[in-house]
Amino acid sequence: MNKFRFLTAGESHGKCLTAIIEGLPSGFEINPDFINEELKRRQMGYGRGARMQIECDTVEITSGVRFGKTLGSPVTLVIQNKDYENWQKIMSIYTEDLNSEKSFTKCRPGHADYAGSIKYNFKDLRNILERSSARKTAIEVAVGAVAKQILNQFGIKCYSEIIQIGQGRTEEEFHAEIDRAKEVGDTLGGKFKVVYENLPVGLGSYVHWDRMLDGKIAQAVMSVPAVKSVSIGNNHGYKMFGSEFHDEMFREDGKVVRKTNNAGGIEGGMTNGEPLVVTAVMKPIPTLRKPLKTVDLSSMEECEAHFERSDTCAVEACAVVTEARIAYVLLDEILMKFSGDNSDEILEKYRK
Ligand code: EPS
Repeated sequence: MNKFRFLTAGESHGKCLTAIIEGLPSGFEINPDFINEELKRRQMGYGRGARMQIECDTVEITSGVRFGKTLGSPVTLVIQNKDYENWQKIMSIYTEDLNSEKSFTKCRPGHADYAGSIKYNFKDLRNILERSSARKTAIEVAVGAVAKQILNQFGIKCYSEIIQIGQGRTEEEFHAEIDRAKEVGDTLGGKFKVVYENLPVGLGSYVHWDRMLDGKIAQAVMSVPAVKSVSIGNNHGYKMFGSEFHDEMFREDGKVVRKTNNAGGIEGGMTNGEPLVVTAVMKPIPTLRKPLKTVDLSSMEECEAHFERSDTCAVEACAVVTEARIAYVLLDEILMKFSGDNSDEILEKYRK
């Protein structure tokens, strides 16, 4: 049984971000141009900060692909951090380079700084910021782009849409909200949806809690940095009668069809053949130019939080990261259901 697995490594201002993907069968087409387009999408969006002007994220595939196709061996992806040039001494691995140039002790409320410093016993919160930063989502999107390309070979496609940013509900209003936040040194979150289409019926299962696809998707999306809620389908069901909410079934050309999709493509923890619709909410980014009140963990005095260059709003990027997270879950399910060692045998099972 195949299992799509990967690990990522890398600090925000370290040399590079790396991922090793394991469990990919041989023969699937992988084009680095597609990965780079996805990386570009993650870097864009209204409200992104100065770091995105420094980076031009591009992937290097250093193993597992030959002549455009997977070999069945681990696939390694690398993205260089261009900004590392300016951080070499600060991020040095050698004791003799120890310096406090970018150290800080004034925790940012809403970030990993406080709990991270206690958990890992660090005085310098830089040690927490570096890995807790959303920078690591660049390599996650690269892994997602590998998964998406394979899903495409099964005819599965995805898109995402921003629903709300702050109080704004249209693109014009999104921009106005972001401008307003930027002007006063504040940040904004928002709400977005991700849709996957053309999924086969029966991915996931109802037989155990940890095989339910909605549960797996919720875990994958809830752990996207700053995401605070995830829902599948119409999340206003609590206000509706069952007769209004559930998607009735009809027969058309000998097939079962639906006229609504309040279930968002999942019933009983399994895909039901309708589009998978996932909605998520991102909280505002916790690094603010207008600092929040906090405590300096070295003096234990009240103070203003540390500020470092940040985005005003990264909801568009967050949607791209969420697309990637869902791609991992779906590809893993596909590879379990239509298991095989090479693309031909897997696609043949799939088409049957
Ligand atoms: C990010 C890179 C980071 C931040 C941002 C997201 O780079 P830097 O810290 O050098 O500006 O811009 O991350 C956060 C603000 C955060 O709180 O995690 C990226 O590549 O997306």
